[in-house]
Amino acid sequence: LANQVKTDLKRRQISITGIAPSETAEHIKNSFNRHLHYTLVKDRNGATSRDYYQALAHTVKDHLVSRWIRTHQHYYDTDPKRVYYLSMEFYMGRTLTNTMVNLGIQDACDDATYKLGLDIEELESIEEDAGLGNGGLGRLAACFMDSMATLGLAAYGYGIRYDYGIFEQKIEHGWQVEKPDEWLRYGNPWEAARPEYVLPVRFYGRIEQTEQGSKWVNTKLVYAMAYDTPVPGYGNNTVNILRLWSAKAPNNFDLKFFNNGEYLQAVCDRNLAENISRVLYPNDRCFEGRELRLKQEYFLVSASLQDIIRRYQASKPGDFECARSSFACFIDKVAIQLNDTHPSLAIPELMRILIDEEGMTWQAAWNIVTKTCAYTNHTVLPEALERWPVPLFEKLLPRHLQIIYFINHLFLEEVQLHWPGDIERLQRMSLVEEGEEKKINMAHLSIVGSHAVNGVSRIHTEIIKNGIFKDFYEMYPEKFQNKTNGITPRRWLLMCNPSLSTVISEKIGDDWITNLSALHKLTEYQNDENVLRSIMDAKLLNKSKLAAYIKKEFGIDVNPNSMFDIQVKRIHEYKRQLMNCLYVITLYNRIRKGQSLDMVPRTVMIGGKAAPAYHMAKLTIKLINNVANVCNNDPTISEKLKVVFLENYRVSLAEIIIPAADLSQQISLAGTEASGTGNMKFMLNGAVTIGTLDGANVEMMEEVGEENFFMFGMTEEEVEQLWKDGYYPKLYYEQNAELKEALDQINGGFFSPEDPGLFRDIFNSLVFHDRFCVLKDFESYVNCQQRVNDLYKFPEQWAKMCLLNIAASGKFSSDRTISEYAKDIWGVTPTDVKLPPPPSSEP
Ligand code: IMP
Ligand code: B1N
Repeated sequence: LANQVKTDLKRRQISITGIAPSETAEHIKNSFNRHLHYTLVKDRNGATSRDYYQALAHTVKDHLVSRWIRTHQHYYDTDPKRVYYLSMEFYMGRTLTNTMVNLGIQDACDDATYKLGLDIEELESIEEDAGLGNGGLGRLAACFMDSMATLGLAAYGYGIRYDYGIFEQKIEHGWQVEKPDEWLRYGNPWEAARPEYVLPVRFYGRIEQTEQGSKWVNTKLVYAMAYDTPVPGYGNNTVNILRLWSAKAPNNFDLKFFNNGEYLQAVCDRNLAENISRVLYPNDRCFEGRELRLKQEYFLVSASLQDIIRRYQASKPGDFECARSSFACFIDKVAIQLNDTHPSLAIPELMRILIDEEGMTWQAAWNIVTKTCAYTNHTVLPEALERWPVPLFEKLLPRHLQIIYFINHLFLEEVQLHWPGDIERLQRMSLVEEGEEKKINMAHLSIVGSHAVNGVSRIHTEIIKNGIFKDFYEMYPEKFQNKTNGITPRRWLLMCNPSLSTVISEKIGDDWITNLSALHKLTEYQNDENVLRSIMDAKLLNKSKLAAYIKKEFGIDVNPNSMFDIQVKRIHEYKRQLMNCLYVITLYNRIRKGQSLDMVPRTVMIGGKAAPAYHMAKLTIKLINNVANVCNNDPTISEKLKVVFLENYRVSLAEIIIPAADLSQQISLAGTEASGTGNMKFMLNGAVTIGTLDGANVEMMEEVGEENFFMFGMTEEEVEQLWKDGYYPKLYYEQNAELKEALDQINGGFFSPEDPGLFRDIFNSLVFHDRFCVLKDFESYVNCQQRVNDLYKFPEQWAKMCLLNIAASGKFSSDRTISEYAKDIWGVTPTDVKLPPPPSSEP
């Protein structure tokens, strides 16, 4: 006891009182110098720009720390319901600028770096993107993290800390070449490793039936080590956590070296276990049934659930001691959101823990699981749906397969009660698909195991209810909800577009930053010439910056006064980059023939990554580059039409491109894009949209009015009817002379004289199959583009349309989306109450 008192007394010397950094430029400058010296071990003679970036990053990170610890102390004190967002992807991008903006220390940092003779924008551009995502789904998770912190929710993101994020795209001779993304090469100043914090994850093995129930034995062990990244809310002193797991081999990973002296081999084999978190699967919207991917999914779920349960039971941060021993209030304290089916093993895993480890009955466990879990669907494309082969499942996760079989058994009994004798329905709804090889349908598992299922835009939710999940909707209508996606206005306007933000705040104040519908007030200025001019001046400035980037990176001159016509997103047939390309070729042909007298100069920019094994997408990139070469190198053309492929599209490049757009292309076939979020970013930054009635475009047009939206193409119903009646793309090819000419040029080697057959697959795919109805919608698209052209000739009218688009974009804040999840799914309440600031930053 005496010893205990002694240590307690000594520990009181460990105190953080008064060490929180002050937020003046002077202190930031000092802190910068201290980090350069002590953290980076450099002086100004040896320091590189990267060292300066690192010193600034560490300085800014220090400002997060007190808020971070205090936020979590606050959560332990108040014990609110926690929200867990489980996702295989978090596409966070850069952190430095966002942190300064959300903490409100941007001006002080600007000032400090200026005094140090450094260019802060240059330092900011040194940061590597955290590219732990493919596209929309991963970026949505990142926007949600920002909104959850800003709304003061006790929310945690759980994901995987991939050593390699989405590949770096290089264009070589017009082709995409993938390079590994070594984002951790220079260290990551934003994360805190928790090496003391490792959790066991088991694989393989077999099941033993014992008196006490099923036992999963003879398993292979891997450890999950936590890395925490702080996520600051905007101006509310809340700092939530994104916890990413990294795989660590256990020390006894392979015991055989004790037997035959293969020590070196055993150490080398540790890589096999650690490969689990090596690399992000780069297939967007395409399911590939690889064992390593299934391991990744279970790795995420197993580690996260252990951590969630530990935190539920604990009373202090990081505590392993059990303060709550019953699961009676689990459903009141925990909400788990599954970002698509990728983490859906959470359902059988939580069942397994509650039954096999906590000794609960099936019924009690099922009640907890279904009330805790909720599932978001992000796509209806059949090739993206996860259906895991049973043999693989049985080998890797035998106990989970048993549990899924039993869930299915009880579920099908229930279906039979509803619809006695409807055998076909049973087959359609089963979690286990029969066939040559049995498969587990993870979407069905997710619906059955969740209390809420949501789509990500109104039209998408309707398609889910009346299309792919109709049977389930008929059985559980109360589970189905819509949650239209959103984006964070902090990153996607305040941070990436300071010139426009300033114009807006000067007119309507800065309430819009956390209450985006306040943008409505801009409509008052729709006829105010000065305001319209300021908005267009901001646009021109952003266009000049993008033009400078294009000149520097690709050596292409583009005219900032031309219309910036932009399509940036993953390259995929359903997104119809080929339709855009066919229109470019049509314009080219018109100019050549002198039929373009009324055409305003355009710069068409297309960017995006293709999945490395997606032949048609890669060929599309090559075609765009070849068309660009033909146009840009012909001076009679390039005055009016420039074509640029924007290499290596990613979050940080989006932040430069989107503020510079005049025209945003959102041209997917109706019924295929679940929501889209890029569409919203362009609208918020004052671009006008040419788009189909697909995904969130429908709601964007509803908000801004038909007259301010360039809509074209078939509706979802018309697409369905077309397929019913029979669709013959060749007819459209034959009937439309401009379309035929463009397709014949592609097929005949006009754009690939060195290899005339190069693009044959594109021609054949469009003319003989055309799964996404490019040829059918082409004429409507061309006519709509003509209307765009005609409006661009009238700058005041164009500017007014831009303003009205900005003013109508308030609905698409992820704050609105998250507030809806909070209320309708999670049972928690957003708050605008600020936590107290750390002591030393008080005046
Ligand atoms: P948890 O809820 O028990 O995981 O703790 C909340 C968060 O506070 C953790 O995710 C950690 O990032 C952070 N945390 C826990 N213990 C400490 C600590 O000792 N110092 C700083 N942060 C901590
Ligand atoms: O999720 C976004 C939506 O805005 C997009 O419309 C939607 O296409 C996108 C498997 C996916 N759906 N499915 C994926 C990603 C990776 C993967 O391995 C599927 N991404 C989406 C946000 O709701």
